[in-house]
Amino acid sequence: MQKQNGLIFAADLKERRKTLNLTRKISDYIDAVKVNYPLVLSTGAEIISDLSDITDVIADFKLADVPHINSRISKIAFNKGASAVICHAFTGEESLKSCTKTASEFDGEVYSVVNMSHPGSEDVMDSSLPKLCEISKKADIDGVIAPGNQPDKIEMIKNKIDTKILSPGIGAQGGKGKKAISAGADYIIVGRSIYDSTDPVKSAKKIRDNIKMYYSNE
Ligand code: O7M
Repeated sequence: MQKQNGLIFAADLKERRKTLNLTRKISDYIDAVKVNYPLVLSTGAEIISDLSDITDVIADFKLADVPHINSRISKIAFNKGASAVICHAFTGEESLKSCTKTASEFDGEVYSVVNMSHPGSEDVMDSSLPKLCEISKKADIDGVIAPGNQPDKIEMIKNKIDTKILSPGIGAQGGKGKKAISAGADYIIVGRSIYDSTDPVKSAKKIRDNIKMYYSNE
């Protein structure tokens, strides 16, 4: 993923045509589109190939399985045209390594989830944060997912692991793009604040301009 805008579109829609049209219209303002279960289960895995003709696709299946299954799912996603997959770190080093090994066969990337943006992250993930970063480091991942609505956590994660940070939780979940970037995020992930807005193209541009302006003021 080439960084030009710092914005990743979370396409959590259910309609194929709407998703493709919208992604095409905002493609100048984003660096990648992230696909998750709502879209892929509604439209089929071919949506990955269709979107990959427009921009880089990050397959967010939050893989959390035994190594050979993580590897098989990653392989399918890369074969369909994904340029990255997202895996949970809590399943351990071998499960994560199965993804990085598969990704290396496709020149793809792997991002691991070390913390989450919803309050439930406190139940288990917060106390395991150092370990999840350590596991991610050992598996040689390309970057991590860190909550954009909690800049203090982004800073904490940045201090533990020197890698790219992708941060969701912006807009609808209360996070501010500028704050996440200033805390150390490299990219923000935004869904509803774009696709639920009355003017999604204008919103995507505004969100991108907001963080771009910030970069240039740094
Ligand atoms: O901007 P939203 O709130 O509409 O969408 C947020 C997207 O980010 C959605 O696709 C979630 O699956 C994802 N996400 C979180 O909201 N919180 C997390 O902690 C992690 C993710 C994520 O992308 O994980 C890979």
